[in-house]
Amino acid sequence: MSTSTMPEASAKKAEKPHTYGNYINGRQVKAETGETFASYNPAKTDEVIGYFAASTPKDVKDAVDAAAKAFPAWKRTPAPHRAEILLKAAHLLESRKEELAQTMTREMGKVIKEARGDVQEAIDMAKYMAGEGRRLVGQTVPSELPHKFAMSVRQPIGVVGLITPWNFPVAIPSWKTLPALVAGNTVVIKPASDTPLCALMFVEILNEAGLPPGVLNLVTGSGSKVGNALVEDSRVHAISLTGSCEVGKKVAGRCGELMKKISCELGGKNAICVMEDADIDLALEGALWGAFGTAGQRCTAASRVIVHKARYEEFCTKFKKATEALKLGYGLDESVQVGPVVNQGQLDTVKMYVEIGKKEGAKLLCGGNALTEGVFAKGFFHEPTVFCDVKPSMRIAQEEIFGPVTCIIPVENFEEALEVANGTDFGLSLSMYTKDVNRAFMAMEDLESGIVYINAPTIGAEIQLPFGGVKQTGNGHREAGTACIDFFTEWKSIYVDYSGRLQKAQIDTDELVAKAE
Ligand code: UN1
Repeated sequence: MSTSTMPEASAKKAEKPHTYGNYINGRQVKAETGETFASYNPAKTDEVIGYFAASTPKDVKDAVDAAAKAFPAWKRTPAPHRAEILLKAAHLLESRKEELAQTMTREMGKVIKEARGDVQEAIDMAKYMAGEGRRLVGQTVPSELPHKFAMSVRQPIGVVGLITPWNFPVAIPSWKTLPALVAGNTVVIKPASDTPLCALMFVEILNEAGLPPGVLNLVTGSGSKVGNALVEDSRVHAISLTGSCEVGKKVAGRCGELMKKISCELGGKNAICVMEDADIDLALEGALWGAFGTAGQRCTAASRVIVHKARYEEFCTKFKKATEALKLGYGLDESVQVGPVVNQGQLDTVKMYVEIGKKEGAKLLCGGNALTEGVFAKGFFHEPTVFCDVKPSMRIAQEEIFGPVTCIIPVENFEEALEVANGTDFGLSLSMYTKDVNRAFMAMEDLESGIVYINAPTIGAEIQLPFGGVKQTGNGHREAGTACIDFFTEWKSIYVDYSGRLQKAQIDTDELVAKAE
């Protein structure tokens, strides 16, 4: 393992882009091969953010070695002490919030206000998980036998592997890393190759807060080399992944064969329902934010808007006007509302779905083009795009696009709205705009998704509630909330018999009952 004099990960724009390493055992190290890859600014592709380690399975092995070595002492460190480090990290994240946010805008394009929100979500998570260090609750329950004590405690799993996406490049690593750490696990992160600098800064901040070397490590590089090596290493006992359905299913399948715990957070095809009694202007504002926030690159993005026929024309007219008024551009400009998409591949996907929508016979209400002129020439910009008269079965209404495209679907009534909202393979976030309290509660009961909003858009989850979805969105686990601890711990049930004699459960209890009678 070659150590180096690599610079601390920093947002300060260098004359010449820096070269950064993996983060293993408390310091940056080069990849075994010395090879690197570049991270670019998606708004200005001639700006290189930095060069990062193009790692191999050997680098992953080194990181897992460090994490496995650090595990016994970290497990023995009392949870309230582990939590103190998280609280310190929360304060460091606060003091470096602006620097992290600016790095994020430069590295993946989201507008600066949203980038600040992304970092804030990690700060919130750090404070929340610091509190968890003094809970990590188990249960004590009565035993069926006298002089016998029964309890369950949570134990760490060991080394865990975290595979994180580019769309929330600080928040999502925090959702996974912080509960893993407070519960006593050691960690290896493989971040998305579009946002390695954000991930490295996050990891360095946690280490600066006082994590012992080896407790939190990071290896950058491709999914095929780094991600796979992490999944295959028998010392990695759990994998938590946020990404595409395609990758998620492959990784989950392999983890199944290896009897490894796996948490998947995958796609969404979220919908906002707007009923005839809704506050239309409120719904419109919500739909605009839900559809085009983060340029539609959220798992929670409102890529469908289901509108009651009585308000359909009005909604479409107003939505077109509001969409066309959105300001596109470089996210560091405070007045810009929609930034670029993350890379050429994502832009191609968006363009492909716009063509699919047209061919399927949906009506293009506005947008529909990639922007290639003037200030947009060097970035991956696409106009916010709205299709109307969309049929629920069309591909643009069924498949996740992950870009600034939404579909307006007319419906006859409330029941049809629920049916259409539920009529996809996904189930992450669904929303209902209505003033009718009965319908609001019906929606809460019958919408098939892990997250439901009433009179609010599909985006904007807070970290103190579970985050995750049903159907093809995930495999039953939840991030954030107290539920996130479940994935990162194993239950141990403990019985203490202090009767001094052999007591047989399920058998001696008959005698006890007879005696009592
Ligand atoms: C994601 O898109 O993967 O609820 C995460 C929200 C954010 C998190 C989104 N707090 O939109």
